[in-house]
Amino acid sequence: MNQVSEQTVHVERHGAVLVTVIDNPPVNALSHSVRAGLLDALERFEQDDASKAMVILCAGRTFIAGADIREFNKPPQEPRLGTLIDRLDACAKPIVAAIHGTALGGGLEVGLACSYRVALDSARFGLPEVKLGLLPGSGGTVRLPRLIGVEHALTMISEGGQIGSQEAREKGLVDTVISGDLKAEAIAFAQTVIAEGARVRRTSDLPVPPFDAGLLATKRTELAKRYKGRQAPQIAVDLIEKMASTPFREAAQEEYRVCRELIGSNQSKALRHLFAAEREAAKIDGVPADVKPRDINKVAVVGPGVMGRGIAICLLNADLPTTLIGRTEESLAKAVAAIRKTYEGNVKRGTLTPDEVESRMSRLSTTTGYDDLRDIDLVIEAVTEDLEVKKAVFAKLDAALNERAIVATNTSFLDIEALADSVSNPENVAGMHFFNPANIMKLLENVRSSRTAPDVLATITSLGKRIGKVPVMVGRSEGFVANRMLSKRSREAQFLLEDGATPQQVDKVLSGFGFPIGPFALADLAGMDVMAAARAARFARMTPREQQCDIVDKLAAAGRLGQKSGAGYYLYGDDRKPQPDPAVNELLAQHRQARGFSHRDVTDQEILERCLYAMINEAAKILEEGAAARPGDIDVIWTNGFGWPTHLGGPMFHADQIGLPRIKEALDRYSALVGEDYFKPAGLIERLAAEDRGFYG
Ligand code: 3H9
Repeated sequence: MNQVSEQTVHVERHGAVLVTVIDNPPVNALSHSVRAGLLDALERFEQDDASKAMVILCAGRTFIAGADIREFNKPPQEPRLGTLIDRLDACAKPIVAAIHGTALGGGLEVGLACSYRVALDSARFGLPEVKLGLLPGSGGTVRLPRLIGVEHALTMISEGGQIGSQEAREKGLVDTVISGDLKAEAIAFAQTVIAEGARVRRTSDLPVPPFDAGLLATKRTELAKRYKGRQAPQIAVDLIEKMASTPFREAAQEEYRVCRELIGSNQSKALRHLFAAEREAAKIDGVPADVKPRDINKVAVVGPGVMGRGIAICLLNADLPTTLIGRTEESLAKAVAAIRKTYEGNVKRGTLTPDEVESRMSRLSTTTGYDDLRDIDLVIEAVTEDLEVKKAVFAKLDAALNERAIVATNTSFLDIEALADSVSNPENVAGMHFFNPANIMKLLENVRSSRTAPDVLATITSLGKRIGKVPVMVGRSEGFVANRMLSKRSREAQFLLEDGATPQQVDKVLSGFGFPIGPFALADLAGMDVMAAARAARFARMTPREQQCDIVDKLAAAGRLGQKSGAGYYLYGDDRKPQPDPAVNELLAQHRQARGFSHRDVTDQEILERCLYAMINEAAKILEEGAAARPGDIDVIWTNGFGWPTHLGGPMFHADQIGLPRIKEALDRYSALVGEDYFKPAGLIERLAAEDRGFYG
């Protein structure tokens, strides 16, 4: 064995097999040094007559995870990935890609340009570029369809999902799946290839397999529905269509041209921003990266209601033994039945097997007492949103738990300092704010108090990731970040009705912007009784205009509870599609008259600006108060919590795209029109706009 170089790429000779090792932590991205090192290794291989086959493998946790995203903002530097891949493809001797972890994007493209691919059974494969608003730019769209067929390739490229080794083997992407020592097995595989004549296989030589002509049109419709407003998925279909009727080289050049164009697009910039912001959000402000999370082996959830059940499902899904604590056996039995029903739904949809359901249910236990909680590491309290009720639960937990146990509250607006006061170890108290349905929604707002211990903050962040959530740490603030901003949008939506807009006009503008659902259709889904109760809870803290804007109460009193009663802001038939209802227009006309508002035609632009800018202004106040550590955290919260369109990067990113001077000017305009109470620009916006800067500098 002979070590030749000590850069991010080095080569080792194993008899007639040259092993090229990429070592570029954390994920072996194809940075410039890796591309240059790989090309150098390839040239050595080509010139070395004693080497008959080459193996490419990676050190660390994964095979190449793609092009280096951090280099996208700079001009391409030779050797470009395409240059390297062309050279791998043209090599006259066989190359074997030995894959573990995830072979993604440019990483999979490197693999596709090799003659053979062997992979660990745990490896995963994907072309996730579309998730960054991009498409493969180094042969992915021209090689993958030739290897696994147009239909499978189109799905992988246009949706960006991953497949495992077994599936990759079945589809023809991988030659051999390995369960032992990848390096040794890959070398043995290469030796067999040499023994059998060192045959070179080029994917670029394969014909495009025939496919059903209707496939592309069906896919376009499906993608338009699923990725509303996103350009890359549609362009993926265009590229595949063109690829099928174009010679290989020409199609590859077109792919690169499209990829470069997309790198410069606003959608890709927004999605790349979110990729980085999500990773940044996992780094807790003020907590050093080396703070170790506490071990979490056993957990409990207090409150077997809708939220408690959803939270328990998240914990059970992560294989955590979970105790559900309730006041009565009946409420617990109901919760257990509901959890089982959710799992049975998963079985029907094919996302879980019956055995997996039994294994998860076997980890669930219930109790009505607090006697047996000494070995619990973390409890999530999800009882009624009432400070006194929660304090009583905290006192009981305090007596029952060991002194290292973390107590997290799922409150959506109560003061966690007050809850921390009610226990003897306030440093163990934090918030873990889940969103309904808790087992589905990705966002987890973790809340710190002034006294929460750093290792508790690290623990709830790592637990959030372990249960598949996107955790973001927020500070003390009524409604935290997501709901606090939402309440401003909801307020404006209501005020707009008073001014003359209709529910369908407001919903159309906001879903046209890219939200999955408009605020009024959403209210009908949540239920007007729930909306009225939330209003009652906040009533004392509302302005006089908000208090008198009681459209929700009027609808609830008229029995228009939303979808569940067949009528709310809209009428609903069996198909549950919202239909405008003249009775609502009549109710709104009467409300305006009673409140002294005269109807005016509200423009779509006004609707959009008032709804969005009210949120952005509130977000600026949240940043000023330090309740969110970074603008990126707010973008992550809104894209994962309330469906802010990801290709617009989140409210803070979008605000910067518009320009804060323009937003400030609009806020001043709406201050005059609606009132200073609602639109006075936040100090941060005033300052940044005056300096012509954005939230991101
Ligand atoms: C592409 O390939 C285009 C080509 O077709 C054509 C070009 C012409 N680059 O997610 P994690 C960093 S487009 C640079 O927390 P995990 C990440 O920022 C690319 N850095 O870990 C983080 O840094 P930090 C197609 C990257 O284990 C650290 O690695 N590929 C890249 O949960 C750990 O990341 C993709 O889109 C990158 N490509 O997940 C793959 N990837 O510690 C994107 C990650 O400083 N990556 N980093 O915060 C992923 O999906 C996940 O990171 C991965 C690991 C599954 C790999």
